[in-house]
Amino acid sequence: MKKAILEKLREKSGSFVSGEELSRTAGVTRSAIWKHIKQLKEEGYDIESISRRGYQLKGEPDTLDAKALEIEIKAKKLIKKIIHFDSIDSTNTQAKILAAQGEVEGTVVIAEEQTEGRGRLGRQWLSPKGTGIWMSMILRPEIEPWEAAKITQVAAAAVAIAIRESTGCQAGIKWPNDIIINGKKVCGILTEMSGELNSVNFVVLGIGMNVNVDKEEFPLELQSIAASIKEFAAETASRKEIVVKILSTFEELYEDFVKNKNIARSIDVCRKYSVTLGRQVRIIQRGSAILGEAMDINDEGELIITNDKGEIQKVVSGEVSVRGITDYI
Ligand code: BT5
Repeated sequence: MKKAILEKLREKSGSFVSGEELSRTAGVTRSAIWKHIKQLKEEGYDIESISRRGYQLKGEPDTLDAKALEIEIKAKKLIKKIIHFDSIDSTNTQAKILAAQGEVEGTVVIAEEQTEGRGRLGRQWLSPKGTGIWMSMILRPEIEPWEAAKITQVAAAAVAIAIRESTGCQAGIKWPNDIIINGKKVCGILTEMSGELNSVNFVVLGIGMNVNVDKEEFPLELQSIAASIKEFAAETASRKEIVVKILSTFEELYEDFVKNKNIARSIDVCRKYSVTLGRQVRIIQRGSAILGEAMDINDEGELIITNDKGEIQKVVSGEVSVRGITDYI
């Protein structure tokens, strides 16, 4: 019922819809309409009511519900279905379960909050309610299993572009999977794969982004490294707008990668917005650390460093953490 009213208001956005018309559409009395409108306002819809003219929808809350997203998303070649949860353990875990049950490529799982959000190597990912983008996409690329890490680079490029275009923030990429603004991590990417030795069954691409998370929400140990888009954007950032932009940019770059076998566009973006290249870095891998200078990202998405012995070395993204010599970047 509420949905029918909302759809009518959306259809006539920019003008008033009379109570009579709404009651005809929804098949209920005008006083019932009034009650539903009141509820919608409580949910965050900005609806103006003027007697004798009716109701006008002036603004919608920044929810990520599947219906609202499906209407906005233009990346329809790739994005087939949106599944929205109010609360879930982890969208990556859920997407993996669905993928194993045969869910199609282009299925996106998105949640208002995650109770067990995950980073790489079993780390935790803070995902408070309603203030971030916590989403995962099922992909079934025809690539070699060792190439799956490249999808992280494609996603990093798409996310950096999307943040820049929808918020004006100067998003940078900390190789391999962090998106940084002003030296702080606003987004992390987690790519997981299921496959055989020489074939990919599916890939789940997880993106976690702090959009409107309050500073105080970050636990003490994260306060110096994490931040939200809202701290840097001139205007209130809309989660919906950012999601739509990420998905459309990702579709383009991903198609280029899997169909045209061309990852150069994504890697160029990763190089251009890199906050890692040209810096002294510490590569931490299985307990040991290598020091060196980050020189380049090659077309395989690997980081090329000159280590402290002066040798050129390739670093594969999988299980490494990259840190600055004294701090996070
Ligand atoms: C990542 O791991 O950066 C990947 C994060 C991926 C999260 C998404 S959300 C949707 C999907 N579903 C999931 O369950 N996960 C994905 P890593 O590079 O390992 O970084 C993890 C580290 O980032 C933690 O150890 C913390 O130090 C820090 N961290 C945790 N929560 C954070 C947050 N909200 N913002 C910034 N940093 C955070």
